[in-house]
Amino acid sequence: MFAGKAPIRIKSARDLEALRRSCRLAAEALLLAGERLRVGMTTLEIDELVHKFIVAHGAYPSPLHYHGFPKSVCTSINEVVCHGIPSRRRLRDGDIINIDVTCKLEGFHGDTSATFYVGTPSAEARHLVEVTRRCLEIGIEQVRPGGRIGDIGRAIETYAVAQGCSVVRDFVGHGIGRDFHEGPQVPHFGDAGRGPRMEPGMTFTIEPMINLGGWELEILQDGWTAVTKDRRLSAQFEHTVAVTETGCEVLTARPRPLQNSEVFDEIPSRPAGRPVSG
Ligand code: EYL
Ligand code: CO
Repeated sequence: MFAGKAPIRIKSARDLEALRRSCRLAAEALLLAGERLRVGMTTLEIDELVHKFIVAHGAYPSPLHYHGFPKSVCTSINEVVCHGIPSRRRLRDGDIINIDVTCKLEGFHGDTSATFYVGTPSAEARHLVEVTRRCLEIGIEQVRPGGRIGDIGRAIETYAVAQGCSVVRDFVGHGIGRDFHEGPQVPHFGDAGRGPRMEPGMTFTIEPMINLGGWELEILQDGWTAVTKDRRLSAQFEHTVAVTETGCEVLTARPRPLQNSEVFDEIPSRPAGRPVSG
């Protein structure tokens, strides 16, 4: 969002090195949040944990005061699509929660998010979250020099719809670098072969928001929180990526699996500890 006429800035090798460090820190903060997630904790506690981690590493939490946003991370539970504000709301068994972390380190922003299971998920929550995780992987598979930005959204939308889900249209991925939001806009739906051509040094987020019901949204009275109009579940995963000479580098790739998301307890249908990338 807010990337309408923003320029697409091609990054130098030196820019990419700084961006890699910022993205690595964002990835580490997300890993920490996943490890600490517990039934009964508040989303304010998640905000405080991530805020302190980012500041302790010499970085700044990008969402804080961005367009007036009041907290350092977005915490979006169940029917909340994105931009949920950390509050005294306690996590309950069966909730799903997206935690969206962006930090600014050495002048560059790194942005990543994941949806986590709080306790034991319902079958439909598991379906949605695993489809959404796969949507991000499928989008990343389309990133290569010479391809078009529209190839990413086409691939995501085709898979999501085949799985009985819908793709949010009001929020899109975005270029990222010295600014939180640069060009290009990266829709998670649309037509292959359309949009800007991908070239080495372009950096952007892919962050599909996928719904179990319809794609339509409402913004709550607080002016920030986006929820599904039908109040059915929504999930999201996000990585920051760079187009390379040969394909794609996932700048926010994680050095170990995400607890309570990629690996979690009480799931008989998947072998314990089997890592799922994305
Ligand atoms: C601030 C600004 C309306 C974030 C992201 C926090 C929220 C609602 C206006 C994108 C845009 C996080 O993390 C993000 N994307 O992956 N605005 C954001 N805000 C905000
Ligand atoms: Co984000």
